[in-house]
Amino acid sequence: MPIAKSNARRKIGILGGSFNPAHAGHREISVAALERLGLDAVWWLVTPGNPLKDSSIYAPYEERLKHARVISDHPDIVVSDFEKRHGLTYTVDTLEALQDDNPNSRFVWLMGADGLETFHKWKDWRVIADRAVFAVFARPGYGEGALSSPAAKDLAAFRVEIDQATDFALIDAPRWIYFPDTNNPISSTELRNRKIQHSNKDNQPADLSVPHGHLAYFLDLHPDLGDFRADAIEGLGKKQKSISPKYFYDERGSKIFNGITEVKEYYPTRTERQIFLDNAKEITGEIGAGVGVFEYGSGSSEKIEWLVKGLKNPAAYVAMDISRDHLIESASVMAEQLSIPVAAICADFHAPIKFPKGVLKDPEHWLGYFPGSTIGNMLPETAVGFLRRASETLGTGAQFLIGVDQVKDKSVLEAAYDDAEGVTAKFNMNLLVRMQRELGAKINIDDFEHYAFYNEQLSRIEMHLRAKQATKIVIDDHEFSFAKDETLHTENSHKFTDEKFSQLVNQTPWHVEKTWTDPQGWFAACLLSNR
Ligand code: AVJ
Repeated sequence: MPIAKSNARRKIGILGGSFNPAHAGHREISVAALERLGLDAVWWLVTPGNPLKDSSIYAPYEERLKHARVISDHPDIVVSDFEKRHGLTYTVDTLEALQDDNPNSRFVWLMGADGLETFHKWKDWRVIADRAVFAVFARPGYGEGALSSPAAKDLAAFRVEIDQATDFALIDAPRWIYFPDTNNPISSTELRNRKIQHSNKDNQPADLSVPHGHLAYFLDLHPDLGDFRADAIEGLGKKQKSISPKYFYDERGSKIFNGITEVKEYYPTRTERQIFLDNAKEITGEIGAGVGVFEYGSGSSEKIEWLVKGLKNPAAYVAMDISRDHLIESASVMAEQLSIPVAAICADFHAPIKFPKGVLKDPEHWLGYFPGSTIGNMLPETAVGFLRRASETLGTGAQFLIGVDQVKDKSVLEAAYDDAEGVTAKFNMNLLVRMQRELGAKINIDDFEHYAFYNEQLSRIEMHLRAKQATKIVIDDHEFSFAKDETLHTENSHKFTDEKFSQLVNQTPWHVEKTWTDPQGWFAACLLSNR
């Protein structure tokens, strides 16, 4: 979209970067800037980068631009190829060109706190600061630290207080402002909307929009995201202190989890992928033609490609996830990449789901897809309930392809959940970091350590946060004391034998039709059927 020249006296925020790829964080900063600074618009300037130096790490420019347009999804955010059209790569030059082109606009340069940390390395950063005011937003994992960065110290005298935010865009540079409270991935508006959404949860109608961008439909069942504060206070008050593992997955936690799937000791992701790839022909043959694929907890949808590409005449792909923004973003990307209808449903795994009628044509049958052994995080009775509901959702004649981690040598299991690099430890400890940040909890993080062990009796890995010495966690006016070695139980990850898994499945309308495994028998892909 070209940038109009007739935008007199508009206050415009600029978010520049490679957008490789654009993500929810870009949008969060932009929405915060629109609200806090009273901007008229935010322009995302997608920089072409240096094609000689960086072609291996950058996705093609058009792709980045297109993806940014999908992610931005806001009437006041404009994605622009200004830098490409003007052949510019440095912010200092871009700002000059923008100001020359738009003499009646006021520009505010926007950045996350991570940007401020490295600002002193940008070309002519002092000139940039002289040219335009800039606003810095705390991001998950980056906060006050950015304020002690070289640029922040150097420009300290030019910092203005946040009570001047509404007039900030009209002040003359050099001036900057720092918003310390934007690192909660939930924006204030979203919070407001959520309250409205959940206040009448029981008779909350589902929202169906047809079509939604490239999606065949987007069905919003308004999943209950849980109340971290209430659940933390309740869980910490129990005899065995505990909290649901769903709270691991904030933005930082999800990133750390991605890191786990790449560590040497964490075999499940890699092994499952290999099983799928090695047996793709047989698996897709067993499933047959014309099926609709329904993925539980689709995340970034990257685990679906082998399946949809291998299946004969697949009818549709429906992605389901609890995280609305990520779902819309990744399903939209899939819709562009796959040549079949793609739809998205925002819901919780456990919710019963009725597919909207008359939007997609009925498939031969539905295939549920639930990789990653996430079913192992449920207690056995919860897994039974989940499978029963899935059978109702998918209807008679359905199949269900599930990744199931297997019982194996204790040392292999324990290493997978306590890797030498400490990535899993960081993942577990992130819960405490999140409590501090989002709940204002008082915790001495160093008093705790990651603790994972295989509980043979219950065939499960248990993850805990263990107090190295007597300590306490304070949330609001609740004080929870830990004796030395006392733990907060954070996750179970059940491991199965063929027999144990069949026993579980047989309490539901499903039966195990076929199982594929790796040569060591560490992981299994199980195809269930309710025929
Ligand atoms: C993705 C939930 C299946 O239980 O193995 C990884 C999560 N926890 N390391 C698992 C996890 C610690 C993972 N699941």
